Amino acid sequence: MTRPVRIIGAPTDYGANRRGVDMGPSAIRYGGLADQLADAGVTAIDDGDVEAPPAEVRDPDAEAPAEGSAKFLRETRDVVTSLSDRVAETLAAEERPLVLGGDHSVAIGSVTGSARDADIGLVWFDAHGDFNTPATSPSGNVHGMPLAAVLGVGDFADTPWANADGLREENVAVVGLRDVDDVERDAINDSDVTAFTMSDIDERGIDAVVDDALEVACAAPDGIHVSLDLDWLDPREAPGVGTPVRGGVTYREAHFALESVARTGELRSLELVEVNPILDEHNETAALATELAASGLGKRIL
Ligand code: B3U
Ligand code: MN
Ligand code: MN
Repeated sequence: MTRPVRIIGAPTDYGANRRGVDMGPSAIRYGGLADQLADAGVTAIDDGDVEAPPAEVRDPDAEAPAEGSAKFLRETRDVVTSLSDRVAETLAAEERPLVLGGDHSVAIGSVTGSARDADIGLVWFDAHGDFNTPATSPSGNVHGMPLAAVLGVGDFADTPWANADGLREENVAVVGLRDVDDVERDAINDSDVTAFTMSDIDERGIDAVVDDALEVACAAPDGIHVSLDLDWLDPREAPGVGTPVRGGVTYREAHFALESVARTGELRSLELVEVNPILDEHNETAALATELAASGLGKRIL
């Protein structure tokens, strides 16, 4: 029997440089999430949102580490800590978390929660490496840092709340890179994370690359977390994101990748992040996110 899915919204924009991504959970629900999941034959329970006070009432520099910049790090910590608990409780109840962002910093909560008392793999679909640290980030935006955070890279060794216990670099695959900062590139290359660029997809095809990524992640014994940043897709398919980058995967490639995830039978938790309805066209990016979730959760055509 497939596990019921528990939907958990994390309406943050602390980690992003563009306002509006905090409305992502509403847009994704409005974009037809319940219907898509029903179509996929999934029983879904909507748990509402974790509390995330609006950025306007917060001080962006509060508790930023002295050696670098990470805007809203304290606020991010508060939100991801409660999200992490909700994700862990959901798994303990034999349900499957579906987290709706919010900017990609929410992944710190999803991944730490999913990797609590479990050794998991991670597939990160993204145009960006998200491997910066407060010391290396060109922007200070935490949404460019969550993968480094959960792996305890650099300064993040000193923020245990952001580190995922049961996650090893050997079980992490990043897919779709096309916008990586120089220092970030070195950090990825120095790590044991497996990274695939868009050129790898051009050269080898989406099926070979996704197969390899899933093999890396599924080598972990307790299932995989899939973190889907909607800017992984080409902006023609997914215009409603804060940091669009030309040259992303197509609609069909994205569905194929998520269908491949479903076929492994190893999906433990899933998240959809960076949908920004203010920048979207007729909520199409949010609707696309719901479709991709359905594919990842096993929707079948025949
Ligand atoms: N690498 C840049 C840009 C970026 C990362 N993630 C997103 N944008 N969405 C940074 O700010 O760290
Ligand atoms: Mn990202
Ligand atoms: Mn991205």
